[in-house]
Amino acid sequence: MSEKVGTSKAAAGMDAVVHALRRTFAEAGVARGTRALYRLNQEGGFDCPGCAWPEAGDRSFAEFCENGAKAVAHEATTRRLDAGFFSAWPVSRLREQSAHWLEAQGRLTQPMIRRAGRDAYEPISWDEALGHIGSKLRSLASPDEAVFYTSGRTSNEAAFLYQLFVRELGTNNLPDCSNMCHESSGTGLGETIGVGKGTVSLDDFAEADAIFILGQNPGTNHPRMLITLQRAKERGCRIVSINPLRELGLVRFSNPQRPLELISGRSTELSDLYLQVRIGGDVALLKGIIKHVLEMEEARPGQVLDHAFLQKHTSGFEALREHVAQSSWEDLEEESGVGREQMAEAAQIYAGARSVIACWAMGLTQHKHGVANVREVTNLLLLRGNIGRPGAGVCPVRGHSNVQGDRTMGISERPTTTFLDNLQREFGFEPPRDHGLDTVATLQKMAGGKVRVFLAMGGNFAAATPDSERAEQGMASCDLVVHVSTKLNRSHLIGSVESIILPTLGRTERDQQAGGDQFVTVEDSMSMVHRSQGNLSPASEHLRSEPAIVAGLARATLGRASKVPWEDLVADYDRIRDRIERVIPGFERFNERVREQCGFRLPNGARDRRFATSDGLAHLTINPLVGRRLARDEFLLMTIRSHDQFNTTIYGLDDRYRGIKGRRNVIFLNDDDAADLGLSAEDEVDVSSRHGDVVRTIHRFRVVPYGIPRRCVAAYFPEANPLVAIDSFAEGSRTPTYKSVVVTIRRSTEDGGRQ
Ligand SMILES: Nc1nc2c(c(=O)[nH]1)N[C@H]1C(S)=C(S)[C@@H](COP(=O)(O)OP(=O)(O)OC[C@H]3O[C@@H](n4cnc5c(=O)[nH]c(N)nc54)[C@H](O)[C@@H]3O)O[C@H]1N2
Ligand SMILES: Nc1nc2c(c(=O)[nH]1)N[C@H]1C(S)=C(S)[C@@H](COP(=O)(O)OP(=O)(O)OC[C@H]3O[C@@H](n4cnc5c(=O)[nH]c(N)nc54)[C@H](O)[C@@H]3O)O[C@H]1N2
Ligand SMILES: [Mo]
Repeated sequence: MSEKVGTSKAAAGMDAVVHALRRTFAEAGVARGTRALYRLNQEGGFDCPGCAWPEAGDRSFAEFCENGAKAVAHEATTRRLDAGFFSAWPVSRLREQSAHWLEAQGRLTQPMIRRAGRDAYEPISWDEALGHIGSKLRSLASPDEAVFYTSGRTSNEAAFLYQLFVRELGTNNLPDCSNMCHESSGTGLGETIGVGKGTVSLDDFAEADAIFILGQNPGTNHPRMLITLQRAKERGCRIVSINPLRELGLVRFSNPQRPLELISGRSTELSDLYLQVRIGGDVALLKGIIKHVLEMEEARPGQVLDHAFLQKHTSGFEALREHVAQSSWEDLEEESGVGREQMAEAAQIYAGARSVIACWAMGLTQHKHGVANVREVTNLLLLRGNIGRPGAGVCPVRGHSNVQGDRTMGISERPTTTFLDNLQREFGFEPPRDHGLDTVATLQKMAGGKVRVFLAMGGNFAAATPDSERAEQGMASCDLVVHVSTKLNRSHLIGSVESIILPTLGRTERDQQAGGDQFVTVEDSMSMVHRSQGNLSPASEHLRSEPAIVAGLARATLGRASKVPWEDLVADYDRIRDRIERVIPGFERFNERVREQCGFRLPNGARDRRFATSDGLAHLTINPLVGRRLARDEFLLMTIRSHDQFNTTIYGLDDRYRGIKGRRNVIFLNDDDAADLGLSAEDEVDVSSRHGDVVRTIHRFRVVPYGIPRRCVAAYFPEANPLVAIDSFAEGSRTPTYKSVVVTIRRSTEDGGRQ
């Protein structure tokens, strides 16, 4: 395979600093931009909206990365969308614009309504907008005809109030972006170790002897993680990367926070071993590593496995040993695309390390067998007691900056009985007990025309979900669509449906309520809860905070009969936190502890080897091989992020580390596969997938011959979303299979392939 990783020799470095500052100053101006970056991730400042990687205790003066700076600049922009913009741009014309163009127009500044059947948004007052939504919600035959989506930037305070409103209204229809993201991690870990979150803290990275990184591209999506990895590496920790692509950020890193490194261009080699697994081949690969470890134990009985731990804390070891012994090397090699010698190298590193951490992201979760992937990682770690002691553990690296916190606050279509009981005790209403709709179920119900009102707390539902065409048709079948948003996106422009935009404050902005300046709290990937307080003047005087918008919606919908003192809670967010403390375990002395430096850590039983499973043991599990067979003309497609986007928000058209410039409709194809198809760089192809009886095609994607395993291809999210079928999702977690879509490829014809 050709070694092609773009023009940069190492991730980050001077290039990243230049890109970050250039982008920030261009969007926000020097004064506003500097003011924003100066407070980013600092004590008393605001939490980076870029990702959920934690901040170190010993923070540097610039505790941010290139992509965090882009996220901040994007929000702190000086561009504004006012009523004049919307009268000049009818919805039908906005629909013709790209995602990049839409978001680049700037911040939303006042509530807008597009009345049913009309082609343009017009201004509406807050009172009128909230009143209209309230009366629509009250008129439903059942609250279950409404759906309340959450993206993952929403603060703990806003999320808690939001689920409270929705449950007092009477439904658990609370799908969220987590359904599309780490749901497989939550499910897999919940089954095996009794807690659906990671078990490590940042301190553990300072003690690990080996770190396995699977299905994650931290150089782009969690750049501050590279600093943690560099420190570990410099202590002699070994790093194993498992990914179909050789991602530059996993290969070499130049630390932008070290001036000498910047000037000299020096960099650290990160991965000791890089296994270019086939897409979907992780269960086979991990099983191969486990098979080696078990053979090592047979050769040196009692010296490789942690027998005391296995005996005392786990079940399922004998069954796993038998199952692995029966798996043939041929099958494991064939499915993973990795040779058994390389698996042996990984096994040596694993067994030679006292403490091992495994990190992963979407490359493991967004497959039909996403839950099995996570369970197999847990198997590997459990064999040597690598859970529940310093320097070791599982680390699903979360995406959105507060996606984990939103779940802790009760944003879930399947709340636990204890949570609902606590809510009932605290607020005195009877919350609904039936499970609600997750993201896929929402899409399915919408497709049947059965969702009347769709309300989104952030996000871009129509673009982020599978099968864009069907998703948009589904949204168009609602009577009313409401978005609480900072920027304009595709989901605001659906069909001719009545649509309201409620513009909100972002993380970077000052939040003033009746009781004075407020801060909010968030939870990072490692269960640390801490403060976030913006310092910029709001993009417009008409913006409201998310907690204030929820309170307004609740009052307008539930009226005086509501058991919740909405206005009182929003006047001073300490009062919301007092309520959270009384409902959710782990938040004792919330207001006091969150004011301490760095905040506090939520309890995690598995970290202390208390496994909250049915029998109190951690479970080793049997995960069969996937056994997928591709027909001769089929390929397996993964949809991934470029270096210049945040999910559906497109900052620019380059993907610097992969050598792509100025375009996003590209398809990465193995060099030999390209040659077999008679295709070379610059050729254009149409890519198709089958959804039951329907074939969906994306047109005119440029071929990029690349170092990717054979029969594996990659394209960008969200351009390739039309190819993902709504009914194709992970077993157990119902996460869409964004990273394993069977496709066929053919050269585009002169008329663009649209016969
Ligand atoms: N700048 C920036 N930061 C972000 C985001 C962003 O869009 N931009 N998004 C945020 C969000 S919501 C999330 S969830 C995270 C996402 O962070 P990531 O999960 O790192 O993002 P993806 O681009 O989806 O890439 C997943 C990686 O998985 C690999 N992969 C795909 N299939 C397989 C497989 O079968 N096996 C293995 N081993 N690897 C595979 C791909 O090659 C790619 O390197 O990032 C968060 N941070
Ligand atoms: N093909 C494919 N599809 C995927 C994925 C994939 O890897 N491949 N990944 C999936 C994953 S992991 C995720 S998490 C989802 C993401 O799905 P979403 O979270 O729904 O999408 P985003 O693109 O993050 O949402 C962007 C919008 O959020 C709004 N916004 C930004 N900041 C704020 C804020 O502070 N408050 C409010 N109220 N609104 C704000 C802006 O209006 C912006 O347009 O996409 C999923 N879809
Ligand atoms: Mo995500």
